[in-house]
Amino acid sequence: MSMLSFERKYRVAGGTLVGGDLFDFWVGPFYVGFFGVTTAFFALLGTSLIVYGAAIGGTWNIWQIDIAPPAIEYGLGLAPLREGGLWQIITVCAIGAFVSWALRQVEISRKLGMGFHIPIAFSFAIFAYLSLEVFRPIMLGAWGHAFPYGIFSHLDWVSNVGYQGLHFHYNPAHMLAVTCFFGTTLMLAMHGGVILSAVNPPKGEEVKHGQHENQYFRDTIAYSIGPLGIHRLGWFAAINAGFWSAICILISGPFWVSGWPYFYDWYLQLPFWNDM
Ligand code: 07D
Ligand code: 07D
Ligand code: 07D
Ligand code: 07D
Ligand code: BPH
Repeated sequence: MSMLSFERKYRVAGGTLVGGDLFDFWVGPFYVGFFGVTTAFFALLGTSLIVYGAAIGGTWNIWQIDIAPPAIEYGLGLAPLREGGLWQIITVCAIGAFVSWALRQVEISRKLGMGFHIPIAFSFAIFAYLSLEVFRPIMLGAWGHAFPYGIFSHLDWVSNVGYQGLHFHYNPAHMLAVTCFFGTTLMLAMHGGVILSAVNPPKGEEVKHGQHENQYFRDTIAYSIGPLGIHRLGWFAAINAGFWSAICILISGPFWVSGWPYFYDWYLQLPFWNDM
């Protein structure tokens, strides 16, 4: 594998969390490390089990493949392979692969002497996944409350669980999560836009830099958050999108059992309206 001339300089030994220099090497462009090995192990095993599940599941139609968790009757116990056991092993593999991937990112950051902002951000996605597949099912007392592994079947799960709350949009944590998702996209569109427009001036004009970018926003919305600030705000909004998503599903069932529209009934009960 060819390497760019300056790339070797950044391939430094050390920074590993486990295994010392045992797996401290690269294969082609990829850093391996202990957690690279565990990622590969869990990812290959989990993916093979999905293929096995498809083989015994009766369809090779990619949209319809469905590997479901155990029925509610199994509670939090283990189930036979064909009745949800496969889903349970795949879930263990998925958690192993995601966590290994994050820890490998930590090792790479340590090697490069960088902060841990990427693995921290990814851990919010892992938190959301764990909330859906582990924490909420445990709080509700059965693995059967987790979502199934299938392209369409997982959408059916989202819709069903949404309507169990009658009108899921009324879930206040869902509102916050949606706001952060829309806000993150808005900021990325603006940030991508301003950078691309600065480096792509009309023919014959010079490439523009930071002060032009700041001025653009001062002229438009009276304020520029600045080149470092926009990355802080974007990162913050993105991790909050993941965080409030996790909260919205964790409270739905374990803490709020009736329809979400009824959540606002406290407003009607305020003494202000009732004492007149
Ligand atoms: C662009 C990075 C690349 C990732 C890709 C996905 C697999 C699955 C497995 C066939 C942004 C790779 C796909 C590994 C193959 C089998 C068995 C990331 C990018 C290209 N969903 N979801 C999709 C997952 C949940 C929801 C698409 C995963 C929750 C809705 C893809 C998870 C809820 C819609 C997919 C997960 C939910 C989708 C595109 C895990 C709330 C769509 C995803 C592990 C979060 C959209 C047919 C994407 C679609 C879609 C994968 C969880 C809702 C198949 C791996 C239960 C409403 N989801 N999803 O681009 O077209 O993500 O569905 O948590 O409309 Mg989903
Ligand atoms: C339209 C905003 C434009 C804003 C402008 C600016 C001011 C000034 C001043 C602050 C487009 C206005 C400025 C007023 C303010 C100051 C000082 C942005 C717009 C010009 N959906 N769904 C989407 C998901 C379900 C439904 C889009 C997910 C259910 C309908 C996006 C899920 C049902 C419509 C999306 C899900 C359903 C959509 C929204 C999951 C409901 C649309 C983004 C996880 C039971 C809308 C063009 C967007 C659309 C839309 C996501 C579920 C219905 C892709 C993740 C199954 C009817 N959905 N959805 O459009 O496509 O931003 O609109 O379940 O109309 Mg959906
Ligand atoms: C963070 C930039 C700042 C903008 C803010 C919004 C107003 C409205 C008017 C009270 C990301 C300023 C709000 C000017 C005041 C009155 C009458 C942008 C950021 C802080 N929606 N939507 C919200 C709008 C649509 C949907 C919140 C506008 C489509 C869902 C806010 C439009 C569909 C959810 C809001 C528009 C749809 C929301 C936060 C126009 C598909 C939520 C928005 C003009 C796109 C979330 C209670 C945000 C919520 C939410 C405004 C269109 C779906 C009130 C102006 C019809 C599912 N929408 N929305 O942060 O909390 O955007 O709702 O197109 O869950 Mg909406
Ligand atoms: C869980 C993904 C984690 C991924 C990991 C990595 C691999 C490797 C390999 C590619 C969290 C996986 C990696 C497999 C791949 C290679 C090589 C991310 C996760 C660890 N909703 N809703 C959300 C909207 C409605 C409902 C979240 C919008 C309806 C339920 C988000 C709308 C009803 C749940 C959101 C809308 C409903 C949600 C999803 C509009 C249905 C959830 C984002 C416009 C009738 C879920 C934690 C997310 C949730 C969720 C948005 C509508 C129900 C905020 C915009 C009203 C049941 N909705 N929703 O969570 O919060 O990302 O999950 O109408 O469970 Mg909603
Ligand atoms: O490396 C990365 O990106 C390139 C990391 C990643 C990230 C990162 C990374 O650094 C960050 C910061 C985020 N995601 C952030 C976020 C958002 C905010 C917190 C949030 C919205 C989000 N990620 C969402 C998602 C989604 C959604 C919404 O559905 C998906 C699909 C992803 N993120 C996907 C990914 C990957 C591309 C990558 C990543 N986010 C992590 C790659 C990884 O973990 O690799 C190791 C694992 C494998 C190679 C395969 C494992 C196979 C399993 C054993 C079997 C499959 C099981 C699975 C549960 C089946 C699901 C079936 C579906 C049909 C439901």
